[in-house]
Amino acid sequence: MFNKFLGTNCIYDEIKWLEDDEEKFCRDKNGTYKELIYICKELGLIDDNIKSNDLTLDQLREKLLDHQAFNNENSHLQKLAKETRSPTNAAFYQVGKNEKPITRSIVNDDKVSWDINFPDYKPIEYTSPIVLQQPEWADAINPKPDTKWNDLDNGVDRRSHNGKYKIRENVPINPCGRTGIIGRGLLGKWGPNHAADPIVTRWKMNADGTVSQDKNTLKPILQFVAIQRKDTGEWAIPGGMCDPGEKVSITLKREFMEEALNSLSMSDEQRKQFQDKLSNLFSNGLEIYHGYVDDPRNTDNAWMETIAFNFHDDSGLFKSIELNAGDDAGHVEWIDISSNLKLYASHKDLIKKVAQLHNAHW
Ligand code: RP5
Repeated sequence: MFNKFLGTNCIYDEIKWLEDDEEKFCRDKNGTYKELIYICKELGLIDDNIKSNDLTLDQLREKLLDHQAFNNENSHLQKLAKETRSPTNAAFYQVGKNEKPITRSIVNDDKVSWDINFPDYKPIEYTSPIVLQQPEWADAINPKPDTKWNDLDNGVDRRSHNGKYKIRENVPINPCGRTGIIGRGLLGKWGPNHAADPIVTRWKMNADGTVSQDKNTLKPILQFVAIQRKDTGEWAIPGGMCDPGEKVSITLKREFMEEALNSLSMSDEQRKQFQDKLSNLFSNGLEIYHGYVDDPRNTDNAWMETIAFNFHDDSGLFKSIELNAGDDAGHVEWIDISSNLKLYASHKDLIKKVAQLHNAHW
């Protein structure tokens, strides 16, 4: 199946689409992608003279996602991309330098769905020692029998953005399918673990004060505030977990301030000053996405969900605010947005949505 997400443990060995109500597909059994190149030419996505070694698979994927079918929620391609969404993007489980590498049992894409019979499925069980020590952000080792699944549970939001999830033997089941691991891995909560992702953007400016344009697409270049995660070393949106009972609007601003402005090392007075400076920007955000995210920590029983908001600065606010990495962030920078970005988890998909929203270069 064609997989919409980067780095998943399957490759693009089949694409299906509808043409005049007839289902067509191409298969690429040999691991080459000549057939994919052929299909992309048929769909008018690449020039006729392009050969398979001119493009990487990831570049091809980008081309396919540019097809108009992906902009139509009801199209067959869109449906396929949703159906084949991988519940995790990591073959190995090693989030954080202190975690030992754990190999997930292999789940090919056609076996991800719980609806598919997979008698040989033998997921390994793994819950990090950090989680087993039961820090305040983690649930009990075994879920309490009176846990209010799919509901607000004493301040902990156990509802999923993706609808009601199933409970089997008193343990929640990942709504997107098998991941090759049971237990919670590094995640604190059984079931959904809620996060919020603040995507702070501005236009890239030339020295003469005009907006910088990409030479090829001639579109204006957007920049976003990115942090480099201390755990995986990957660049990411400065998002973070929602505290129990915390409003998403508060989490978005708090996480941005902690990771991109190092607010944890500020005095109360300084923090208040920054909060005031950012208040206008953060009260005019636009929701980009809410739902399940393809995070390397996901397991069959615990998974990440997020709400992502875009906060676009057109006022030059950041001329007087210097970025300063803090908390889980090793570095922070304004990064140019383009399809060449390599980011943590599903963050590239979120950033692409923001680029489209602003009709910016991608
Ligand atoms: C991702 O994990 C979310 O998109 C969010 O950015 C992040 C939250 O986890 P931590 O950064 O707190 O580890 O799936």
